[in-house]
Amino acid sequence: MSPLPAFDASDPLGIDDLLGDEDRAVRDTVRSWAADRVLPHIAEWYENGELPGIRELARELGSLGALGMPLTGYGCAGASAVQYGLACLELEAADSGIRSLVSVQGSLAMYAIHRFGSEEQRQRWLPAMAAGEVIGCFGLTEPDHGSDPAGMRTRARRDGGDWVLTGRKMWITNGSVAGVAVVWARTDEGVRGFVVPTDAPGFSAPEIKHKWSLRASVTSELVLDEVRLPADAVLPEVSGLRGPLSCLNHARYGIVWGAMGAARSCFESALGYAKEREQFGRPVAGFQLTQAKLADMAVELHKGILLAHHLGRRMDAGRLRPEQVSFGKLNNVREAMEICRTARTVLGANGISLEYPVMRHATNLESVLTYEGTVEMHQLVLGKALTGLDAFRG
Ligand code: TGC
Ligand code: FAD
Repeated sequence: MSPLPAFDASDPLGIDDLLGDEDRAVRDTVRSWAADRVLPHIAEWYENGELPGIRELARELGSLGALGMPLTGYGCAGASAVQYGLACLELEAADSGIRSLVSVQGSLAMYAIHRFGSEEQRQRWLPAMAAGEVIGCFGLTEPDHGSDPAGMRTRARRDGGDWVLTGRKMWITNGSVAGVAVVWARTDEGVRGFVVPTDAPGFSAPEIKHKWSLRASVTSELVLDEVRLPADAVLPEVSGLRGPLSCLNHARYGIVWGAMGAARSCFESALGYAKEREQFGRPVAGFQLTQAKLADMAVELHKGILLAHHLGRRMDAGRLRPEQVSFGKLNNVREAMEICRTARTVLGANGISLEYPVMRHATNLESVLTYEGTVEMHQLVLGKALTGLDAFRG
C-alpha cells in the first residue's frame, strides 16, 4: 500500500484531488493575478473607499478570461462551472469587491444578454464585455423593492416603435462606471429586461457614498428619466420575474465559492498570527482555546468548499436546482462571517486594523449576506421547498 499523503494544513480534506490540471491552472492564474494586482493596494483602496483603475482591472480580468467565464462564444472562455467557482474564490480571497465586479459583469449583465438577448444584442455587447472594454451593471433592486422585486415601479411603456423607461434602481454594483445597464422594468406584458446604453439621454447613475462595506466597489443609483430606447432594446427571450431570477442563480452560485475565499483569507491570517504571537511565554496557537477556534474554522471552511464543489459539479451536469443554490449561499456566507469573526478574535486588537485583511472581509460579508437574496430569503426558499408552503407573503 502506498503511504498516506502528508496532512496539508491548507487542504486538510485533500479537496485538491477533485481538481483536474485545467482547474488548477485556472485557480493558480487567478490567484497570482490577485496577489499581484489587488493585494498590494486593497487596504489603501478600501480606506479611501474607491476602486481606482477599475477599467484597467476589468480589461485585465477580461484577458484572464474571467468575465462571462462559463459562457460560450462571443469571446467568452467557455469554462466549467467549477473553474468559474475557483476563480470567484480566489478573487474574493483578495476582496469581495473584485469578485462583485466579476459576478455582476459575467453572471448578471452578460448572462442576461447571452441567455435572453437577440443575436444582434449578443454580437453588439458580449465580445466587448468579455474583453472588459465595456463594463455592465444589472438593475433589479429599487429604493422601495429589494427582497420583493415583484413590486417594482420602474416602468417601460411603448411609444410608437420605441420603449420609454422611467424609474429608479438602487444599490447597483458598477452602475456609475457601466457602459451598458441591464434594467428590469414593469410593462403591460409583465416584467421585461432592457439593454440600456448608459449614454442614452435621461439615464444617470450617481454613486452611493458613505458605505462601510464593499468600500472597494462602485455602487450606484440608476435614474431613468424618460429614457427612450428603440424597439430592439428589450431582451426578447423572456418575460416575467423568471428572467432576473434566473440570472441571480448564476451570481449566487459564484458567491457560494467566493465567500469561502474571504473565509480562507481570514483563516490563514489567524493561523499565521497565532503561531507568531506570544503571550504568557508561548505562541497563542499553543493554547487549547485558540486551537479549538482554528479547528472549528478549518472544519467550516473546508466543508463550505466541498459544498461549493458539489454544487459546481451539479451545475456542470445541468442538475443544479435554485433551491440548492440557496442552500449554498445561505450556508457559506453565514459560515464565512462566523470564520471572519472568530479570526478577528484570534488577532486581538490587531484584528480591527486594516493592516490585516480580517476586518475588511468581515465588513464586506455584511453586504454579501444581504445582496443576491438576504439570508432570510434563502431560508424562505428552502422553507418553501421543504414544506410546500410559501411564507414570503405572510
Ligand atoms: P415566484 O412567484 O416564486 O416566482 C416568479 C417566477 O420566477 C421563477 N423563479 C425562478 N426562476 C429561476 N430561478 C429562480 N431562483 C427562481 N425563483 C423563482 C418562478 O418559477 C416564477 O416563474 P413563472 O414563469 O412561473 O412566472 O416569485 P416571488 O415574487 O414569490 O419571489 C420569490 C423570491 C422572494 C425568492 C424572489 O423574489 C427573490 O429571490 N428575492 C430576492 C431578490 C434578490 O435576490 N435580489 C438581488 C438583486 S441583484 C444583486 O443583489 C446583485 S449584487 C451582486 C454583486 O455585487 O456581487
Ligand atoms: P429589504 O428587502 O427591505 O429587507 C429588509 C429586511 O427584511 C431583510 O433582513 C430581509 O431579509 C427582511 N425581509 C424582507 N421580506 C421578508 C419576508 N417576507 N420574511 C422575512 N424577512 C423579510 N441589487 C441589484 O439589483 N443589482 C446590484 O448590482 C446590487 N448590488 C448591490 C451591492 C451592494 C453593496 C448592496 C448592499 C446591495 C446590492 N443590491 C443590488 C441590492 C440587494 O440585492 C438588496 O439590498 C437585497 O436584495 C435586499 O433588499 P433591501 O436592501 O431592499 O432589503
